[in-house]
Amino acid sequence: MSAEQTLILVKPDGVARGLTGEILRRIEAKGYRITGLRMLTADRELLAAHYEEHQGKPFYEPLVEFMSSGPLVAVRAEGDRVIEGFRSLAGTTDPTGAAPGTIRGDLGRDWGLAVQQNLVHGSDSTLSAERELGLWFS
Ligand code: IDP
Repeated sequence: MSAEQTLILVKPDGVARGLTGEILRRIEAKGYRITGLRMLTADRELLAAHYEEHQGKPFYEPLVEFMSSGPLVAVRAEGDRVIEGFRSLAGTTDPTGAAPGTIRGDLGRDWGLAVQQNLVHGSDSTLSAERELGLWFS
């Protein structure tokens, strides 16, 4: 059986703050393999497809605005249970409440748009991972 794959994004705040290397280091240090890497500035069309489940929510428009505001890094990572494992590494959505030791808990901001600018995205299920990898690594 081939290993599980997930889509990880280092969001524009992570790239702007110079944390790309630190985030990739944590992914590799956990034992996951990086099998795809792209730096790009995402357009609204790609983000609309990526965040399809959030369309219509109050945070959707500002989120798309933020995610298209500068370069981000898309990562395809592989490993046993990497989907769940990376979500553990990332920590909870709101960095203020994220556990120390996690990416959001250690590096996430506690000011301003903290919940929106929370450094990383990780697919939340095998179905989402397959769909999202198709969007970012087609
Ligand atoms: P997740 O990234 O932890 O899986 P989701 O609920 O899927 O969180 O939300 C997707 C992204 O939307 C979050 O990572 C965050 O950037 C943004 N977001 C979620 N909830 C809020 C909110 O209440 N205010 C602002 N942004 C939010």
